[in-house]
Amino acid sequence: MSERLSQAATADLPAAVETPGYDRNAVTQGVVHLGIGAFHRAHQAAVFDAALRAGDLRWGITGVSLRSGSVRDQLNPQDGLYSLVVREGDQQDIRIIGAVDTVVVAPEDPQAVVAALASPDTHIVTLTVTEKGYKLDPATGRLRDDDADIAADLQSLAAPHTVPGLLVAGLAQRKAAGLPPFTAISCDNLPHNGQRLRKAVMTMARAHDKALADWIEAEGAFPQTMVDRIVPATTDEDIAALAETLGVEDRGMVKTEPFTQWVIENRFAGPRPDFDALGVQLTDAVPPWEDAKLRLLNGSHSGLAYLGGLAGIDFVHEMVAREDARRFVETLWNEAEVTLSPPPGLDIAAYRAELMARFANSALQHRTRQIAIDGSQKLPQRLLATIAARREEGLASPALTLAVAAWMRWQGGTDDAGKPHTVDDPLADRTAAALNGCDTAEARVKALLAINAIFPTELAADQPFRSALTEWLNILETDGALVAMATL
Ligand code: CS2
Repeated sequence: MSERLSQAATADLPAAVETPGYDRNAVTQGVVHLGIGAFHRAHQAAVFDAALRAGDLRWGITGVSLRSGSVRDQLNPQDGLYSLVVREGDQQDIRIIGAVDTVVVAPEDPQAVVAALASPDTHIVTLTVTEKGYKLDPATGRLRDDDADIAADLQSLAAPHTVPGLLVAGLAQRKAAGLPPFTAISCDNLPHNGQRLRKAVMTMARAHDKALADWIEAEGAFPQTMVDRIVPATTDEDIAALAETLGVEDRGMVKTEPFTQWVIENRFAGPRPDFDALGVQLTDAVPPWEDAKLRLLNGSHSGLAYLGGLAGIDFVHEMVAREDARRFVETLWNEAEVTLSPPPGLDIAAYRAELMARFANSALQHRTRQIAIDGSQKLPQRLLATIAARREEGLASPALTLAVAAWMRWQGGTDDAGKPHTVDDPLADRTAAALNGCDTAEARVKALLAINAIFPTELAADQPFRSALTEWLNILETDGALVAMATL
């Protein structure tokens, strides 16, 4: 086995590789991050690392994994270090990120997470726990008390199982110690992500201690955010290729694109880094940014994922290299664009052109399969809200509806060539049960639209929408995704 990346190994790295220039021993952990996957390591962690490089040593990160120990096993043996590999065309830029101090696995040691949250050094808690991690019903936004872990945390916070449970346990200890609350920053692709997080936390806090809930309400801060950076899953080939360059093996590496954007609502409960100087936008109004990103980038991403997945096309850049898929994306953007109120400073035409160029970045190798994961949690904000907004104006949405129909066909578990795939989604059992026994496209559309955790009732009952979905699903089932895109 080859030697791993570590603090000691940084001295021998090639000169072109940028290493942390600060004294890592002098750093304090001002940040706890819940859900330390690849996205966090390529996005917020790079910002906190830049703060450390700029000399503000308060922003080290305690990383928390909410499920498995795999990231702990990648990073802890490497002294928390990993490479941020930024790729575009033939260009590759490598920077070693030193911001992560250690990774804790919540199910193994929930008390260590609560202790980190309650530490006087902690000022900010960031979260990338995916849409489903908030344990909120996607259609109603209510805390899912049908969830066994939520039910357990509503009973007792002695060893919290959930994100709201961990946060409330940490906040309770802070209050008892006379410390201010931390600022909790949701960095997931959910509209009003701050409000959702706040709702999950307040529901949990109220169930335990009214005075605690009042204190969080008065003193806490849950700013909204918009986060953007495309971060494909790292592969074994990526790790092997990087080992050739570095001379040591880095199992925690992440690969990404040059583009990065973080917009945060200017609402903090305590200290924060000098975000302005770090390229982070602070604003009073995040929703216009959120909507533009969710409806343009993520909406077309999901459409490309299901249509590409059905057509057997593996990568996003391969999809947008095709005339038919580009036209699908442009049509979907035309439909989405009219529902937006772009924030001052966002030129939609330029944004669209830049997005297409980002999708075309072949060095990223971004799999359509990766984006297809968890569609039930993504459809409402990426596609359905846009369709509903257009419907209110009396407008049909052919491209958006095709994307939803492609998701429906994807739930069937076979692609256009008859090849089976796993439907990786928390509601996979429900969609499978709904489809069971339906023998026409019309019946399948009806059965899936009845899942009100995904489809708002009013939209699901809309006859023109139902007919358009059925028409698209028929074309997809009979002729496949490529013909459907050509028909658009
Ligand atoms: C993607 C996002 O996997 C997905 O669902 O649409 O992760 C996307 O790459 C990011 O939101 C880009 O900021």
